[in-house]
Amino acid sequence: MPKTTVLFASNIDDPAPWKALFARERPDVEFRIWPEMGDANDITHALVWRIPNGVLKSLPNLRAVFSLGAGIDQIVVDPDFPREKPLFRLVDAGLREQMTEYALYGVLHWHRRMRDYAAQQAAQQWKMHPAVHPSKRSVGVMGMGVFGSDIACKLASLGFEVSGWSRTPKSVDGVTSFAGEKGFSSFLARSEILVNVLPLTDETRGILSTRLFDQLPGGGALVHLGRGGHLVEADVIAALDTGKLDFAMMDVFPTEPLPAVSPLWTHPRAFVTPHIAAQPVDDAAEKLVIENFNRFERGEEPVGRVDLSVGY
Ligand code: NDP
Ligand code: OXD
Repeated sequence: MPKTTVLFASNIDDPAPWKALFARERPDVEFRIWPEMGDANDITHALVWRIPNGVLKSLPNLRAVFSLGAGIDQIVVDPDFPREKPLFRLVDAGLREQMTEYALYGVLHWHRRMRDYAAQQAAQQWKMHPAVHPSKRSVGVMGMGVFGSDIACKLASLGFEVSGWSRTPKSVDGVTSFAGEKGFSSFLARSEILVNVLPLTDETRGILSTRLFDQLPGGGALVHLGRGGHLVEADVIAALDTGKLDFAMMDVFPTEPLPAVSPLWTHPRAFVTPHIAAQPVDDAAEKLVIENFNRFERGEEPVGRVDLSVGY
């Protein structure tokens, strides 16, 4: 039986803690770091954020792929991704609380007019704006999975009127559920604040477009922390320019880092963050991956198996 060998590949993650994890928990496993792959025949498992197209397909003894992220679009974008191999993603792994913090921060930032008050402070202007009770503020959460359902729940607990949109209907206390293409227009029509936490799939690519912005009540806010590929940058700029959207807080962009020429950097109604809504903290991701790895090796089902037929 050939030795178990893990190939680690990421352009954003430090391999050191992962190497140490395997050395500690699975000293029997060899750990290699892309591009120092050695003999392709040796690789049995891949631990990946992003790897050049075609590499995974070139591994004849590959048994499974583990994503270093909750999303997997950056892996399956490879046209040669070996779709018959099991692919597992991070489920929560310490990211959920951060995603919820980010979404709530964006909602509250706009709801409490903090952008206006910051501008007023800069101008040394003392001026009160009327308050709006959260029950009069409707928030729509696109994507009601691990992150979206937590965001929706917490927003509802603050008294907002919350709706959620997902592929299949959901039952979350205090949250009105809309599902699929059929429920989409009604969901948008009541989303004064729209929070996007969808995965990027063939169905959701480019969803944040003029077609969508036109269906919102108008003059509201977008909080976008899903994936860059959801956003049509020219359309969000047009929506901000025309006041269809009053404010957009965005964490992910079609090109990352956001290019210096992007008008979003300096747009007065845009709030840009560099893909930091959730980042690995402590060793939650490491714990999940090693548990999943061990389960897989024992022939048990790991958590977070991706269903490639729906793309997430
Ligand atoms: P889940 O798979 O748990 O949830 C996905 C949700 O989206 C589900 O509710 C699903 O519906 C819904 N959905 C998928 N496709 C469609 C569709 N075509 N129409 C309507 N609803 C759809 O994912 P997570 O919550 O764990 O993660 C969501 C995304 O967050 C990740 O894929 C990633 O892109 C992003 N992310 C961003 C980070 C950041 O720092 N900005 C960090 C981590 C992740 P259903 O429930 O019916 O299956
Ligand atoms: C993820 C991310 O998918 O950090 O986990 O974006």
